[in-house]
Amino acid sequence: MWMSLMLEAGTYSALCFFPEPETGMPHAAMDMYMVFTVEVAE
Ligand SMILES: [Cu+2]
Repeated sequence: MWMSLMLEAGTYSALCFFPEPETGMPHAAMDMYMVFTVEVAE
């Protein structure tokens, strides 16, 4: 999936809460997350 966002500079996290079909466990609990930084382009 792709999405466009307008974000202020800073540190964010992206998490997937889609449940794993076999266990119902959210993907974020299976390491499907990422911390990322947005910087202002100069
Ligand atoms: Cu996922």
